[in-house]
Amino acid sequence: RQFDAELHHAVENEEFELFYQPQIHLQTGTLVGAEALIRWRHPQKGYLAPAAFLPLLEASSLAGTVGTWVLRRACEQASLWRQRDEGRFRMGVNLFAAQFLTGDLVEQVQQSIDQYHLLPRNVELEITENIILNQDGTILDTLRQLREAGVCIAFDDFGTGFASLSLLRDYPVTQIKIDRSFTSNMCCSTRDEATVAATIGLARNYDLDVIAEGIETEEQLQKLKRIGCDEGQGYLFGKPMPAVEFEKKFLAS
Ligand code: G
Ligand code: G
Ligand code: MN
Ligand code: NA
Repeated sequence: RQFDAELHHAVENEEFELFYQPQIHLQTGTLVGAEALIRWRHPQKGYLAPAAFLPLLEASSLAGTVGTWVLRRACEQASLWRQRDEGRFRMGVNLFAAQFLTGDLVEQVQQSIDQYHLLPRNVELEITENIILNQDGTILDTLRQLREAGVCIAFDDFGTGFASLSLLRDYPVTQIKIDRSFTSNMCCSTRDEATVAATIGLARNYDLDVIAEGIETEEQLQKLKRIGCDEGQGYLFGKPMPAVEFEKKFLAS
């Protein structure tokens, strides 16, 4: 309850902030976009990472409110950054399960796109297997509407759950995000390397883009390029960082 009060306070005082992690086209080394990642600038405890508060936030009544704020803030930022790369910039936004329950997610996304003069493809909504499996049937309908509107949909943490393959067949995703547990083990496990290669093959079959998360070393990068991975994200290119820093490092003109 104490924490719930703190969360309410945080929403009212605008203590949340978005950090941005670059996403890179591996063959050319150019920036394709960013993933927006929430941070809580706690008045006493300093910057809190999602692990410290997301589980409680998701269990509270505030997840919808915060999710809406994340969506709008990320779109606002995308509208500035797309002007610097000929309109291609793609902003990844993680969704909470609660955002599928309010019934107006499609309208919210559409509104943000309109208000910030984005193209639908400038926005990529990230969903996890957990979100899909913990919902009723309406989530498929919602995702289809979002896809019809032209928004990109990424399957986050791909390969970590049990249902990845059947979900891939049935859900209208545009990109697979290979979980960093596979990327980080590629150096030392031929099985994990084979899993990554197979996932890329799978993505090709379904006509999907594929991004590897958690790239930390040059060796991982070279392997991923060799086996045909489209895009990458990870500390090798940049950690999640404040907007000002992101701009200096990746969008200086
Ligand atoms: O930034 P960090 O790597 O600590 O994020 C950990 C996890 O927290 C991410 O993988 C993501 O699933 C989740 N997360 C981060 N930011 C957001 C957000 O804005 N909304 C939602 N729904 N999840 C987020
Ligand atoms: O949505 P998702 O859970 O995939 O969010 C990505 C998370 O992974 C963020 O919390 C981010 O801080 C973390 N992350 C991103 N790149 C790397 C990396 O190269 N190494 C490690 N260990 N973590 C990373
Ligand atoms: Mn994500
Ligand atoms: Na992930």
